[in-house]
Amino acid sequence: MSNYTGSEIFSSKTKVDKKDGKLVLANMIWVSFALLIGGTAGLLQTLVRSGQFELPFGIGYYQLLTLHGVILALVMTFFFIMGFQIAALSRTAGSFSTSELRLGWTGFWVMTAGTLMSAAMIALNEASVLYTFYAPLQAHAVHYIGLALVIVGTWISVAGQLMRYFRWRKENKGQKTPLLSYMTAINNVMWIVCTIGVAATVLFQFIPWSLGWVETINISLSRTLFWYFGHPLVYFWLLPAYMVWYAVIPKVLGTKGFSDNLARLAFVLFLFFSIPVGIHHQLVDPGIDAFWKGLQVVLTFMVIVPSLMTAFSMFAVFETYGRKQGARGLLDWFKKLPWTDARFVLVFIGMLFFIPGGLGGIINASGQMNQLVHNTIWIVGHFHITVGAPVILTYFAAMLFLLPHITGRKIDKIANRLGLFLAYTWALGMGIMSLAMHWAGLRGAPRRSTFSEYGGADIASEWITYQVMQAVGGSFLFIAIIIAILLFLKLTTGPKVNDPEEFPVAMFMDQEEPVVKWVENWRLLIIITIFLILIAYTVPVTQMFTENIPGAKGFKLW
Ligand code: HAS
Repeated sequence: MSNYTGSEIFSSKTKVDKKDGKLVLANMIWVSFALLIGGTAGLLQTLVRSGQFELPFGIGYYQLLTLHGVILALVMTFFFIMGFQIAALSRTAGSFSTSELRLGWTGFWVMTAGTLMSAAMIALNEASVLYTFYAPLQAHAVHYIGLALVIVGTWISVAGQLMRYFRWRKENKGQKTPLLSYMTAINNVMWIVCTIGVAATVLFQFIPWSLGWVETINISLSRTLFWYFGHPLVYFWLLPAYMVWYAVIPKVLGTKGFSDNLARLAFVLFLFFSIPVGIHHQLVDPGIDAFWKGLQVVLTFMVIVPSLMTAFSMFAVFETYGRKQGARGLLDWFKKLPWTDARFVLVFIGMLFFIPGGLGGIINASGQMNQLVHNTIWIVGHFHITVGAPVILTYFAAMLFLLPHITGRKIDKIANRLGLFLAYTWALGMGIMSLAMHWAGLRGAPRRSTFSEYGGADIASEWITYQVMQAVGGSFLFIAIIIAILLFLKLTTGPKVNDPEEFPVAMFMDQEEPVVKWVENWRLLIIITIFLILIAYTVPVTQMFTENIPGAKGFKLW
């Protein structure tokens, strides 16, 4: 069992352990499969939504939309995150022990069982409740049990990862933990704290209700528990991408990261502020006092800070690199960036998307402005240029080096070119589609409804241009998905080499500086996290039980 401590962490020769690599590969196979199924469902739902196409077996819009959302937003991302984090830990802390690895595999199989159960219910049209599964939409109990198993599977895998991280700390007392390992620990702790909300609503509300044990459900409470989990979920997707931005991309460029300490601080701020903000998804919900909505809006503005810190760090890295290459004037460094390296281009295009994506988020969070965009297709545009661009493009970039790294291959010219095509086709498709969504949303086009539902041919004709743009963008995205699948096949088949692709890990400009001590004081971090959650949620949740909200008076879960 190797354990990395010093400069070998940054050596291009240090590898993900072979046994750990198999587990990583199993997770990544799920990612590719989910991308294909979820992407196909995405294309089909656009066609069915337009009302111009009918599918056999009565396959409907909500069924496809649920499949698209669950498979891409939950299944694909979760398998990627588990696989990538295991690889990051194995690469920077050292190989997993037998028991840690066993937890990883158990988690993988539990997630697989849960996914198959939920997918079967969606295929049977017994669970067309979308990925947010809001009550009073009701699915078959097996769907909820399946989703619960997916979450439980991540907990088991995360337990193995946290054991690996804490073992490193025990074996290297007083030393700075490898940055990537530290980042996985932050993401995992955030995950455990936030999934308690969704587990509670599924176990105590949705499952009894869907089994017919109780007749009603406390909708306000179920939505609040969902969003207590639903907003940190978006950072659970984002943080692995940030891990690549901070700790991998500088090495790809051949330079140093900006600041190890700043990166750790940004991740701590995500732990603190990503959970007590879920009510910003419920700004127009009845039954939550305006004061508490306002407080969570303020906290939402706090969670923007670590992303601004990340933008600053990345600009610093790019500019420093460009100047080292001889760039002079204000923006000359831009031209010096490695525009032929797909690992960089995929990530950089993702970053560009995140500029309007982040701005859109700030608009969504801005109190009254939310009323203009809420429940319009603007929101769908927003999440396609956040999770659907910066996050997924960075996942692709990570798979580009990770797959050949763990299977003993190299990124050859063809693979690199496929990666570049993937980046450009994705950018084109997502650019057109999300622009149309934002635009139509501002003109009031609702989300989650078919043309016939929102007013028939007359009203629909107002949005027909946007609908066509969405279909065109969606078609480019589908082509990009095919390219991605070809790329993954290319990266995992073909001749092996003696000197496989490296998993790049960067040093930082402040590498020799001591780490700020309190960022690894887990007791303190968890106390502050829980304190903020209690401030943000105690009163609004209590009010849901005690105030005169229809269907929620008294201590009623149902
Ligand atoms: Fe969001 C709704 C607010 C970020 C995902 N969001 C959603 C939903 C999803 C989602 C899935 O306040 C819909 C859920 C549903 O189905 O109903 N969001 C925010 C805010 C942020 C934010 C304030 N969202 C994300 C991220 C997501 C994501 C990240 C996925 C990964 N969002 C909301 C709100 C709603 C919402 C409301 C509810 C709306 C409603 O009414 O329903 C912030 O975290 C954003 C901060 C980001 C920035 C950008 C920093 C830029 C960077 C790139 C730098 C570029 C470089 C390269 C360095 C401030 C880091 C440049 C180089 C050059 C040369 C130019």
